[in-house]
Amino acid sequence: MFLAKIQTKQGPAVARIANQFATVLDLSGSGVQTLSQMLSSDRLVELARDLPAAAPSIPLENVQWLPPIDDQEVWAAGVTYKRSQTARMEESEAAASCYDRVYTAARPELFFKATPNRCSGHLGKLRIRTDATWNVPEPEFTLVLSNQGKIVGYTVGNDMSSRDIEGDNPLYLPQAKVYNQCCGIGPWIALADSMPPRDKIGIYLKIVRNNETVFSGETGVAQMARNLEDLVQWLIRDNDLPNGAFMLTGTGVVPDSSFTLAKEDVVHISIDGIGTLTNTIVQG
Ligand code: DO4
Ligand code: MG
Repeated sequence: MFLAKIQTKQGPAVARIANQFATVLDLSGSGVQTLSQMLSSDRLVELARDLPAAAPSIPLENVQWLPPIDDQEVWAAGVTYKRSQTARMEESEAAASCYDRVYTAARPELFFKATPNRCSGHLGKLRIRTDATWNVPEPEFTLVLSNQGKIVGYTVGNDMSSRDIEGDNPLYLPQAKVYNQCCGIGPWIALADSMPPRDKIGIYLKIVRNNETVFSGETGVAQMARNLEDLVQWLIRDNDLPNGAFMLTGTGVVPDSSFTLAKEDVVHISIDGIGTLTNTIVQG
């Protein structure tokens, strides 16, 4: 089962993907106004399946996608894959030992990534900061958490990062990570019933420039050095999530140091069991 947030003439609406991804059903006629209303249900999969759709279905190609988020905070974990640890150690001599230690420490690196207004959905724009010269997308398996910290769904996340700013000084991390249009999420939320076993979930990144692929890479959730439930336990320690949260779980794909994103690049991130999130890059 897959839940989306879409723009309709009447405003944002919650929708269910139907007919093997051919159409989308607007659920607002069933009294469901927000995703948060559904995500806090104890019987989410049944609720999503049984809700009748009053409005006619919309062909997938006509849908205007919104990021599938209401008022949740967006958090992220870092240095959860070996590739991220080595890339960060190359990027910053000064902080190399921090990245080295955090990879194996009991306490993970967790940081605040975005508010909903900084997030873009499928086919929306993502931004390179005007003061950054070395930028990458980070393809991340993303957890959707209820207000009790329960994992209730999964989506695709793009943790846009300014590597020159982060590499200059680790204290600049919030500026390298948090700015307008810094976070992609979508295209929709996959509920647990649709997901393959975790060790079979591949994560794929493709960057297209002038119709040519300039980077492609892949990893899998099985390569992650952390356990997902453990990451969530650290996040909710002394930290209430009254509206639930999204949690990006770190990148295992980092292009070589010579690569930087350019404006008009098109970034495709696919995750098995969920789908593909596509965004065009803007700057300025
Ligand atoms: O500390 C740097 C950020 C790490 C990160 O975003 C990642 O590993 O995905
Ligand atoms: Mg990241």
